Amino acid sequence: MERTYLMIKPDGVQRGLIGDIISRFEAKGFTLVAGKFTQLSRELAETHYGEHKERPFFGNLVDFITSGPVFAMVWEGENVIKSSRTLVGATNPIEAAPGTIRGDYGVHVGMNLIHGSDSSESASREIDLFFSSEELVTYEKTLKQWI
Ligand code: DAT
Ligand code: MG
Repeated sequence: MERTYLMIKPDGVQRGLIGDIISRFEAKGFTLVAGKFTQLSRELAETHYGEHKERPFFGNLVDFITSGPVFAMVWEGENVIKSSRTLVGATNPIEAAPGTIRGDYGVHVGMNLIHGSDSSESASREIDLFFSSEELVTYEKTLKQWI
C-alpha cells in the first residue's frame, strides 16, 4: 500500500489546526502510520528542502520551517501521494481551491500550513529522513473493505 509524508508546518501548529488537518485525512479514508511532534534543526530542514537550495526563498523557507514545532506524519492508502496533494491544495494559498487545506486557511505562499510529498521517490526519501522503521506502525483497519 502506498505511503506519503505529511507535515503540519509551524503556522498550522500555532493556529491550532492539527486536529482539523488530521481529520481531513482520516475522513478521506487514509490510515495514520506514524506521527511525531518535533522541531526541525536547520540541518534537517536544509536536507528536507534540498531541492530548493538555489531558490531565492530558500533561506526564508528554512527560517520558517524551523521557527516552531511541526507535526510530522506518515499516511497510508490507495494513491495517497497524489490524493493528499489534492487535499493540501496549490502551493500558493491564493491559488488553492476552496475546500483544500491551503485554500481554506492560507493567504501567504510561505505560510501554507502543510507539506506533502510530491512523488513516490520523495515520499520514501522524506519518510526515511523523519522516521525510523520501528516508528512506522503497520495495522489493518476493519473498515478497509468499505473505503
Ligand atoms: P509544495 O510545498 O506545494 O510542494 P514547493 O515544493 O514548490 O511547494 O515549495 C516548497 C515550499 O517552499 C512551499 O510549500 C512554500 C515555499 N515556496 C515555494 N515557492 C515559493 C515562493 N515563490 N516564495 C516563497 N516561498 C515559496
Ligand atoms: Mg514540494
